[in-house]
Amino acid sequence: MTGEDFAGRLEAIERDFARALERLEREADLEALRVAYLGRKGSLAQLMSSLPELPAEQRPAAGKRANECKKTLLDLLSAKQDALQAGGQTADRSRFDATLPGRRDWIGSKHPVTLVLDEICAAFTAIGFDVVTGPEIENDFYNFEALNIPREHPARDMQDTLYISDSIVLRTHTSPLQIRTMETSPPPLAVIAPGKVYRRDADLTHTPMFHQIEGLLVDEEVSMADLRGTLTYFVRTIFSKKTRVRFRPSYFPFTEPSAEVDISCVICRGTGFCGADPCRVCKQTGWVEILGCGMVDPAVFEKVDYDPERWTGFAFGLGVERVAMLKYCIDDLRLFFENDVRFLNQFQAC
Ligand code: 2NL
Repeated sequence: MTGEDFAGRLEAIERDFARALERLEREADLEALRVAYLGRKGSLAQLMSSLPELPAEQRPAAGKRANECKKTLLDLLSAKQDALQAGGQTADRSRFDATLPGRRDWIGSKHPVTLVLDEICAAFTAIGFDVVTGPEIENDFYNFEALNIPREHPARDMQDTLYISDSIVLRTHTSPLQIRTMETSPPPLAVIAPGKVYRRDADLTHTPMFHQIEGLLVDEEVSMADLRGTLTYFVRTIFSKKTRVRFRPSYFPFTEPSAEVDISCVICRGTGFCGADPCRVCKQTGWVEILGCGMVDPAVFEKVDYDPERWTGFAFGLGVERVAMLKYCIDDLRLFFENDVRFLNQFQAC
């Protein structure tokens, strides 16, 4: 082999390498090409191993030319690598699929108790009631005394009430809010008092904290018929328009007369049966209890300096968890307090 042959083969290597590089599309294939041409057993190394066959005087120039060739290949290789990397980004962008749905942010949802609470408040504000709120820690006067619950009344029992001190309690109902309202506002008035209440109670159907809504309307010549009309409107707004209402006589220290209100069972529509099965919610009676109510006892008006000869009123109270259970067919009270998002997310307001 002459120096000329050697130079010709170097040129051929350069040409072939350049062509192969031109066809190459993926950065991952660069290494195989480098090994084939520049590796220890690659085309260039093989040609170099024939250097000793050249006439001695031609070897230095041939060696120099071979090194130039190696540099040319390396330069071409890195230029291609840069091009592929730059091009790769454009390629990725071209693969961007504008038809894919976007990723939604995870949005929280209102607790079913809050949903029902808001809905009940809305039903009453729509007919002129104002919403009042206030402290969860109350004194004896607002929680008991003003509500005609005397010192020896069983409702004051340590078994029912959470005491902070002798005369300070966690409110056992939201009635203190209505007492506070009557103290500061002259009649006539109509208020709704929602909030957390506390009882010393914990079993399958009772929790130490639950939510209550109480309503109070005071005016001249308020009658039981007004109470019945208001509550019928309320249950038909929250449940279905066809819901029936019945009053049963009852007793509360702060109302006289008092009643408990049942509605036709929202599950079996008052039939007592779900298909052929006896209804579990109303235990086949066709009715479920929903709230307690009555005409405000004159003794309560006296406590807030309202003239009981002139002013009359009705009041009612209901448990929000109970309404939410009936409305959403939830059969286990504990679900409201576990705060499992899989449960809570089912009540997304649409
Ligand atoms: C029930 C029964 C009731 C009231 C609450 C009330 C408030 C004042 C005066 C008179 Cl300031 N009454 N509230 C009246 C009757 C029943 O609640 O079963 N609640 C869960």
